Amino acid sequence: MKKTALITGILGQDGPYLAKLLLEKDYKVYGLMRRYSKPNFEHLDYLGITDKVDFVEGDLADEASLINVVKSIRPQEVYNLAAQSFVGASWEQAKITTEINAVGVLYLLNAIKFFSPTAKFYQASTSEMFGLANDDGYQDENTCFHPRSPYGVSKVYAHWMTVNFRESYNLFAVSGILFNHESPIRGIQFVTRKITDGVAKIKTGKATELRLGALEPKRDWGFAGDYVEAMWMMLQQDEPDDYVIATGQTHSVQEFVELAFKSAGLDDWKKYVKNDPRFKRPAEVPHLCGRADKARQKLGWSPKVSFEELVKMMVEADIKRHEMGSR
Ligand code: NAP
Ligand code: F7E
Repeated sequence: MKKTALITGILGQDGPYLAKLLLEKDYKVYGLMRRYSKPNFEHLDYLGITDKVDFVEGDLADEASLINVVKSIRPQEVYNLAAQSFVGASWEQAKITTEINAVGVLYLLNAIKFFSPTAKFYQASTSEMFGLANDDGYQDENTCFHPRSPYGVSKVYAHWMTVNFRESYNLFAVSGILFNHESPIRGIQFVTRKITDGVAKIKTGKATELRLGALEPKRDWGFAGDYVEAMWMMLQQDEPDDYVIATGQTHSVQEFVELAFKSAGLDDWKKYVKNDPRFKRPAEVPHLCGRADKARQKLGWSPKVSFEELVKMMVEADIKRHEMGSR
């Protein structure tokens, strides 16, 4: 019998990579998506798996829709990847960010508790929960949280609710605290993809400049394809637990910019990059660097794609897309 998994956030970045991994492992994969007049399957198409996923409609902000989905599928594994995941928008849209990222997780956990209590549950937690914590060293499972945005705050709620359902109702519920991870299908607003898309537009003559906010913040950037493996590994353990997933290396936004321009054969990045205060945040997370020793030891997980390979992969994919006529 095939194992059955439900992935929320199937149309985002991680959803397609995880779906591909589970399909390769012969799972039946259900993907939850919102009600759209015209859904966008671009990311699933990029990985060539759109017609292999079974789509179900539901919304994290609508409890009854989640109950219906969980009740009808009764999945063995649930990966909750759906979120309003853009930190920058979370100040202007704090309420909906909270409803989806925090209260939505409570709805989903309740649906599982009542209608599929043996299901294993994965919550997409984030290094944004650390925020300002230990901002010159590394962060791991023992680091206290100090979120800096409504997004980070919403994810702290969801993290603790996941832990609480595990401790209160004995659910197999785990929280994966993942540091930034990127890919050629990263959302275009996030800084890495904005940079590689911008570089590709400049390279192909479609733009003359790239407008960015703060260049100093440091992030621990890995490849999404490596990180979804860790999600799956967490649900294959005998006991539920929480894990930090990171590369252990940190780079500034400026370092990403420099390498991206270099990868495209463009010499002087300073000629093209303009500072734009619109992209600065009310409160910044200055330094993230994860220590994933627990995942390494207990899951046997380690990242495969280096920072340099990741930047090159993203720049090449965006140049190819623009050369083929993309806007
Ligand atoms: P993403 O590309 O923004 O995808 C999130 C998906 O969630 C989107 O497809 C979105 O649907 C869906 N969604 C949003 N609101 C929803 C709702 N109310 N009901 C149902 N679906 C909804 O994010 P990602 O990069 O793949 O990240 C996956 C998860 O990991 C997120 O929870 C994120 O917060 C978390 N995370 C990400 C990173 C990272 O570096 N990528 C690191 C740590 C944690 P639409 O297509 O309709 O917008
Ligand atoms: O910003 C700076 C910005 O939006 C990274 C999400 O997946 O990872 C992501 O959150 C840094 C910040 O990602 C621009 O101020 C400068 O310091 O790519 P980002 P994020 O905020 O780190 C975590 C782990 C998540 O969980 C989130 O869901 O880059 N920055 N100039 C800029 N950022 C953007 N977006 N645009 C700029 O023009």
